[in-house]
Formats: sequence, C-alpha cells, structure tokens
Amino acid sequence: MSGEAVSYLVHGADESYYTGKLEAYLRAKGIAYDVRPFGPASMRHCARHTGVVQIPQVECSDGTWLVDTTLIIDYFERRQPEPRISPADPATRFVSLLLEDYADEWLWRPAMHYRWSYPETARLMSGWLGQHLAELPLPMFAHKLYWRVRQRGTFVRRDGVDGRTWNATEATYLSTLDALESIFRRRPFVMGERPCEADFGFFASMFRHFGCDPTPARIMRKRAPGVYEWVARMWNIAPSRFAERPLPASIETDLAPLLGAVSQVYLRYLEVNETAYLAERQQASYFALGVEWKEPVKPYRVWCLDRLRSELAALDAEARSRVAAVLEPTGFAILAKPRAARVPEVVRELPITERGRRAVVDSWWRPRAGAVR
Ligand SMILES: N[C@@H](CCC(=O)N[C@@H](CS)C(=O)NCC(=O)O)C(=O)O
Repeated sequence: MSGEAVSYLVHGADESYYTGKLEAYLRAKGIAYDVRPFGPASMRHCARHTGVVQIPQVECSDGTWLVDTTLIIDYFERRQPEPRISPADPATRFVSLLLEDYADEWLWRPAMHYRWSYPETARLMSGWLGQHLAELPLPMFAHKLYWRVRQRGTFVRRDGVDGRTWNATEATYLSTLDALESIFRRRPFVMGERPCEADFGFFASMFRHFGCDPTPARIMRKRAPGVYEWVARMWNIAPSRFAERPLPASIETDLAPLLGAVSQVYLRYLEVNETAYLAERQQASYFALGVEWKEPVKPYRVWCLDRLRSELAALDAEARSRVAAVLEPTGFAILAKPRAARVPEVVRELPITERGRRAVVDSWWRPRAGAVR
C-alpha cells in the first residue's frame, strides 16, 4: 500500500518520553510529520477519536488515527517496510521487541523519578509543561504547581518510589547506562549496525528525560559519553544513514546485562502484575533489586506480556531455542506460558477508523473519571 498522499500530525510534546521515541522512528523511516504541542482541548479532540488520554497520538490526513508507539512502529513496518527497522531474523526480532518493551516500561519509573524528585529539574520541567495549560485561565505558578504535584504524586510516589526504593530506582538508570556504554564501544546501535525496535525503546527515556533533564543528563555526560553520542546519533537519524547497512541477525553476548535484567526483574514483575490484575487487585507488590515495591496494577502491562507471549509462540523451534539460550530459564518460562485467561483490550487494530470507544482510558489503560464524550 502506498502512504504517499497521507500526512501525519503528531499530538505530542517536546518534553515527552514517548513523543521523542515516535519522532526518532519517523525520522529514521523518512516519514514527514508535524508536531502539535498538546493542551486540554487537543487531548479532548484526540480522546474523542481514540478513547485514550495520552501522548503521542497521530492524526492522519485520511481521517484515521494511530496510538501507542509500539503498535505505530509495527504498523509502519508493515505499511512502509523500507528502510527496515525490524530485524528479519525471527529470534533477533523477538529480542528486539523484548528489549523495546523492557525499556519502554521499566525505565519509565527512574525517568519520572529523576525528573520530579530533584527540585532543580522539577522546577524547570514544570515550567515547560506549564505552557501546555496556557488555554486555562490560571496564573503560571498554578500550572507549574499542578504538574509538580500531579507528576510526583502519580508517577513517583504512588508508583513505589520512596526512601527505601530510591537507590534501587537510580541503580536501574545507572546499570542501564553501563550496559549501553559497553555496547556502543563496539557498534553504533543496540543490536547491530542499524537501529531496531530496541533502540527506539531505549531512546524514549535516554533522550527526553535522561539526556535532557539537568540532573540525569549530568550523570550521562560523565558516566556514559558513548550513550550521549548515541542519543544524538538517534536524533540525527535518516534513511540514508543506515539503509545500506546489514540488519542485525544475531544476539550479541554483550546484551547479557540487559537481558539479565529483563529475565530476573522485568518479566517477574510483569507476571506479578498479571496475577494481581486477574485477581482484580488494585496493587501489585514484589521484591526486586533487593527491595519491596508496591505499585498500582497496570492493565496495559498485562497486554504487553500477552503480546510478547504471542510473538514467542509464533516462532519456530529453532528461533525459540535461540531466544531460550539468551534468557534465564525462569524468565523464558514466563514468556512461554499460555495466554492469560483475561487480557485487557488495549488498542484497537491500527489504523483507528471509527470514532470513540466504550470508555476513555489513561496511559495505563485505567478508566478515567470525567471521561470525554
Ligand atoms: N504505551 C504508550 C504510552 C504513552 C504514554 O504513556 N505517554 C505519556 C507521556 S510520554 C502520557 O501521555 N501519559 C499520560 C499522563 O501523564 O496521564 C505509547 O507507547 O505511546
């Protein structure tokens, strides 16, 4: 199918984790787009079409809509395959998707912590985000206060970061920097000579939060200059910069620290989140990185695990055994389980062509009070 006539308007923000991820992907594909900074009215407009209050959301000139960066990448990989981002080798592609999901979801908490727990960064970023509320008749200090209270309350404190988990939260960022730094000493992108899903997953936090917010950016520049350079390489990406290079076709051994964290920490957490969801509990609690975490159950991440399971189930025996060989047995076993009895219906198939859905949900796919109708 040709997408030439369609133009893309990204409702998003210069401060946003997932908007940065999507922009880098569109730049890599050579897909032209415009960004419109979100505000209360534009979010209502988006939610009327997609049922979701989150950014980014893509309004296509043919009247269709795209949401969820993981699905948007998958959508364009099928619609406009060249230059290809997704590895052709099935086991390598699975690991790329697994790392993308891990980076998207597990680095969100440290990214929010570094932005909202340190006053210098929180002051700056609440000012930036305050601009998005300009259409509301309130003074700037009120907009700034709103963001500081909302973001720190929802995404830091209520998401399990306190005095006991503070160091473990920061250790996640620091160990990821170390793992990526040693990879970028050997090659330009996470899995090989050109970017794949895993690069865009890591880019979400590494660009807009860790690479730009003053507190974590200072750490990145000092501790991991190779990661800092990769952030710029990813932002300056264009088809001509990688299209002639080979697609990654093997799982390099230096991915072991990242895949170890996926197996030992992330997949176990995903399983706990799923069990709590199925039991209709509001909270998930688990031990990881030497501490106990308590956080809200996230329906969206039940869907993430389900999606990874479906991808693994679609592999042939040879590809599955190559994936099993790079994961710890317990992590692989979680992925190899059958689908859960109940999986939330998260995003309708892309592109979204019909207006509205049953209920408006937030970015963790929880029903939103005061839904837009
Ligand atoms: N899985 C979604 C996540 C999108 C998301 O969580 N975006 C954040 C901003 S970067 C958001 O809109 N959060 C909603 C909120 O703050 O309520 C994606 O990949 O696009």
